[in-house]
Amino acid sequence: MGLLFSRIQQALQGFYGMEARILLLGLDAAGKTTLLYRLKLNETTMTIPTVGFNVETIQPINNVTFTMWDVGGQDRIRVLWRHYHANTDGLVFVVDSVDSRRFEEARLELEALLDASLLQGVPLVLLANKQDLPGACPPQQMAEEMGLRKLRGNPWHAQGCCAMSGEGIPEAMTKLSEMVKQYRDARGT
Ligand code: G3D
Ligand code: MG
Repeated sequence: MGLLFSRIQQALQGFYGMEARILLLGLDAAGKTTLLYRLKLNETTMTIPTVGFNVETIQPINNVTFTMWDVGGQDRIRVLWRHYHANTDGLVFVVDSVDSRRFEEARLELEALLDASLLQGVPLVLLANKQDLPGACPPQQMAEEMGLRKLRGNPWHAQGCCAMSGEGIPEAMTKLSEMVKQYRDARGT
């Protein structure tokens, strides 16, 4: 864990000098909270209770914020998301790679998110979590299940990981920082 933690910290340095707002989303139980703890050890996350959904935010390095909530459920809450979609530089979508009964639900939620005009062009990292469990769907197949190959307009990358141990997280953060940098350079920000 110590070694992985320092590799995660090192990977996060890829964001150095950037001001970046990352959304970390996925269905409940996908592993988002576990992942947040891997990104920032020994620190409680800040929970902002909002009407109908809880938003957690961490700042693992200066000027970089990860904002997280559970997607799915009540449609009326979706309008509240818009506020958070604005000025997003990167999207991390976490899926439980073992829970195939919910792949469809996750895909529909991701589709709805990407249809939101405010997320047009925003780079996406799909985190195929729980790769430590038997029967976990591999990341490339998860990308297929989530319909990413048909995706137009959002650059994406699929990464397998185990949020519990931290495996795969350094690779995901390195890739995310590269994609965010490209996106920002292209926009001239
Ligand atoms: P969420 O914040 O997306 O709702 P959580 O998800 O981080 O609360 O995780 C949901 C459950 O999945 C937790 O188990 C957590 O320990 C487990 N989990 C998260 N990541 C992994 C992983 O990489 N591998 C395995 N095997 N389990 C993982 P509990 O039992 O606490 O509900
Ligand atoms: Mg959670």
